[in-house]
Amino acid sequence: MREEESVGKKQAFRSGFVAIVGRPNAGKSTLVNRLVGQKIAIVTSKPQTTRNRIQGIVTSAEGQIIFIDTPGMHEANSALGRQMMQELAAALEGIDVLLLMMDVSRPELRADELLLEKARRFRGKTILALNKIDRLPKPKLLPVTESFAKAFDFAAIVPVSALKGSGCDALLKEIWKHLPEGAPYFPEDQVTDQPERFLASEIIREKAIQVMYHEVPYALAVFAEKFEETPKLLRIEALLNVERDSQKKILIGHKGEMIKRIGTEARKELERLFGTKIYLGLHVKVAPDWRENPQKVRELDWRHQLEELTEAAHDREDQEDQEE
Ligand SMILES: Nc1nc2c(ncn2[C@@H]2O[C@H](COP(=O)(O)OP(=O)(O)OP(=O)(O)O)[C@@H](O)[C@H]2O)c(=O)[nH]1
Ligand SMILES: [Mg+2]
Repeated sequence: MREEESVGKKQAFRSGFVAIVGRPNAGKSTLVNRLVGQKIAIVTSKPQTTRNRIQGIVTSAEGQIIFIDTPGMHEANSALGRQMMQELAAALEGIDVLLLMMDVSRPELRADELLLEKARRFRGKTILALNKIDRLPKPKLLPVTESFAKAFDFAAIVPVSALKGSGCDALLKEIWKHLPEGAPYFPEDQVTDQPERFLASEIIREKAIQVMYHEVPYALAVFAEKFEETPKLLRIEALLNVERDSQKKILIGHKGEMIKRIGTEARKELERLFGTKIYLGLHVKVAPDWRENPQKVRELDWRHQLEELTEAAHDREDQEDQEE
């Protein structure tokens, strides 16, 4: 007897796309990392950390879920903010399930009209994840859940703690219910669509945001200009852009202490993540008001950078062909 027959009818494989949408700092990236079981998106205590949409892929016996982490929804008042909101809009295209996320530890939590609007416009099922329940006394959870149930006809409302992991299995269970049958989109060992080169620049940005204050985290952009694997180590050279000289001074710190600390912390985490020895070089430059410059902002998008890198590689190949 075949194994499938012994356990009765085998469940069909399901696959689909789920966008996670919420206010900045709700815990979207924390949830994606938790569900994927690996760090693919950076997390900080400061709002507006995520700038581009990133896919986090979960594959199990039941099927494959492609989560799309998105920038936190906010009123954009710069070219960067507008691009972040475009990334959010792009993430919603072609998804199977919309996953709204609210932070229950926020005082005066109530149904967020802008978020509900996204749910109303979406034709498929919307699930609400109430995050950070580890910070809420239990008796307070029921009234919160009831008020959200009144505000919109969610397919499910699931209390979770993305940080501690509670409720995450229940959340997955609800998502599976609404995914169509279908083949996997990605190989089962792939966890993200974001190449390592860009994850590296994000990890550097995360370490910098964690130690920076005031405007500096928001004015920072990181580009991995070199990403070369040699037999002995991985060589990464990254450019850190800030908007002003004063920010550059803060980022470098007294006698270079700050940038050194960022470099050490980033290198340690990257070595753990990539499982290889790493040389990490960091260079700080001022790009005045880059957040207001649509061209500069576009360069931040790793998909755009990838296109440019591919084009440059093709040009090099063409040139080599001609020289032969
Ligand atoms: N106590 C608690 N903190 C959490 C939980 N989930 C996330 N956090 C914290 O909330 C902060 C923001 O988390 P992120 O995952 O970066 O939030 P985000 O929604 O991706 O934020 P943006 O990228 O800015 O939109 C971090 O300090 C997390 O550690 C949770 O379940 N409980
Ligand atoms: Mg995020």
